Amino acid sequence: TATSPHHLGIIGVPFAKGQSKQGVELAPDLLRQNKLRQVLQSSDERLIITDYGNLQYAVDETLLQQQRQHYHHIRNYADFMACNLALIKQVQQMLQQNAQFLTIGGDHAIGFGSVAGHLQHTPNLSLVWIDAHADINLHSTSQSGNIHGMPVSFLLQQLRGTWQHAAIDDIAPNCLPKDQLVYIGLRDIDPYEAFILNKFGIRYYAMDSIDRVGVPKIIEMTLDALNPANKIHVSFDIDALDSNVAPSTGTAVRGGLTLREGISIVEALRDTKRVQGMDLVEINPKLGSERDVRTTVDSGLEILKSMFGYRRSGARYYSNLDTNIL
Ligand code: B3U
Ligand code: MN
Ligand code: MN
Repeated sequence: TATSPHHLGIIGVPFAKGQSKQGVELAPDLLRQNKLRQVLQSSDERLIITDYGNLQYAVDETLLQQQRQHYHHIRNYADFMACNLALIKQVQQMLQQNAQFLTIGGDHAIGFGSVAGHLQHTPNLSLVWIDAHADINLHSTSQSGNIHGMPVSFLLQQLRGTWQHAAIDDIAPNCLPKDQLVYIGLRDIDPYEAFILNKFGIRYYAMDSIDRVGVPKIIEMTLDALNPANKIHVSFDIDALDSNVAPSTGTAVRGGLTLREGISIVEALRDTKRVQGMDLVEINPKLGSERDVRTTVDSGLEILKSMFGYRRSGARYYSNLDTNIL
């Protein structure tokens, strides 16, 4: 099917088993209730939005067996795989029908399926992971057993071998080379995650480097690092933002990006015209007060708006401007 550059597909993934707090599965429907569609539509009236609803998945015996034999120490491995297998297919389908897609979590465990699905459609892909955490634990290094702290290790070419019993090469043979990954916003890195990042020379701009050189320079270095011929996937964990603007999330960490910094980064990525997929994850409406939830949802919507067309400068598309007023 022919798709205009304005076709945007949205999938909700109400997956909460990558960590232990209930509530993150409510975020897709909550964003919809808070006028996600209208917010995006008014940020660029040319958008043609298709909402594919919430992803469904079923766990099969093969995955349960994998879990029992090899990954019993990882909480909900079979559910994780089943959900991500469905998401890998869903993302490919959305990209056949749309120029861009948005995946709404759910916890960040779904970053695996969203990026892996994207990679199967578009092998030459770059990934910008905006997060307080590196989410690059292996099953052997995770202290929590929470799989939302591991999705990046399923994606990277250089780490895939550590998941040898997960049969990822059958499901999603295309993976990401380490030089096409950039992290922004990190400030809570586990010891073995730091070891992995340094061992492979993975680019990560933690909050201290943002403090040192500022967001414009971080954006410049990020774009310099990524292959300009590649499409871009942006995986945005709401906990990248400071907990004063995104309090309702499972593992809030203080000292994060301001909303303005988050918007700046997203605007700059959008301006490359290469962003083809985005995730927004880890909004948990069961955490914090009603006001906290409101604040967090509003921040999430601001980030999405900036990605899909809104410009603080006013420089965006209007179809029916009457130029005869002057
Ligand atoms: N690195 C820790 C904590 C964590 C990761 N992602 C979140 N928290 N949101 C872990 O559990 O792997
Ligand atoms: Mn994350
Ligand atoms: Mn995080």
